[in-house]
Amino acid sequence: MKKILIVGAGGQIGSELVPYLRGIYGTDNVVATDVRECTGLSEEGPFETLDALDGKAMEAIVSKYGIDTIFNLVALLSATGERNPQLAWKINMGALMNSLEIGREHNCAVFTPSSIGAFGPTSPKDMTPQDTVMQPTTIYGVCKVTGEMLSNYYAQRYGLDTRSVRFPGLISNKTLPGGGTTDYAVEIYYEAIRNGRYTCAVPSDVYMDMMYMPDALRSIVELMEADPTKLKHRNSFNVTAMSFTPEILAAEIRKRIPSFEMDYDVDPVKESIAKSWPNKLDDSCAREEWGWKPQWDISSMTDDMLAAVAKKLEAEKK
Ligand code: AKB
Repeated sequence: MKKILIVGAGGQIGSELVPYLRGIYGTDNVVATDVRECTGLSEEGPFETLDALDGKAMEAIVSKYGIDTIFNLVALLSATGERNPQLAWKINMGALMNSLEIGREHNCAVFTPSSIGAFGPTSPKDMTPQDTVMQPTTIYGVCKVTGEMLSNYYAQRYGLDTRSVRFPGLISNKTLPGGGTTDYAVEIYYEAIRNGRYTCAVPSDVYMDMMYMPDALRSIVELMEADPTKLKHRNSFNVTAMSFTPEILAAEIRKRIPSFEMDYDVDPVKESIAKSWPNKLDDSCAREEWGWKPQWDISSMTDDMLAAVAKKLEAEKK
């Protein structure tokens, strides 16, 4: 990776991946793009406004900067996708298809995150294997499975260097996620500090895989830097760091804020999505093929999240 293009840089992953990659590969070598102007990212390094569905515009940016690696982060998430499945398909698959086609024409490696959402109710729930039944019941999941297969097809048919991980719910303290089923695991920290209470939209006892953003960023770079001869899989690797229910996360917060209270106003769409996803992934292939190992667990993450969110909310008051 020498000249990197990030498509959809203004979202939850991109807003942290851009500075992380700029720190490793040099500011001028990481071009951030988003459909909206992103003040922070554009002040710190190269930035272009780009609608990922506009293939000509994407290609012009790839040529202008001599890009050799594309990170396609554009996606409507699971809960938003269910409100407008046609739009989710158009955006999620359109951005991927443009990235793959331009990657093929310009010989770029392409990274696109997949998700635990690629699995469905017929997949094994516990220690969900790397290679197993994948019959998602959300449009988000349908896009993710199709995207995995399409990316593998481009690797096999055109020799394109496509790689991907199946991310769990990502927890971060910089940019809020939007429209995901796992969003509760971020919102809970903000509300714990703001109001000492949180109303959760996901049932108390549903397990889902989660990961703290520093691990997620490291996983992306480690996979993209991995020796290709060691990779038996490409799209997409199971990765996880922890698995918990809303009640377990609330209990973890209560260890630090004993008065914290949580009640439930379950959203039926999120409930049905959450229940259709795995309880816990088996990420042994990622561990074996490229050395994946998480560094954050629920306890260290909760310490860090509470400190970082408290600092951020304090700064916002000034
Ligand atoms: C979502 O909840 O939709 C995402 C995901 C797990 O892919 N955070």
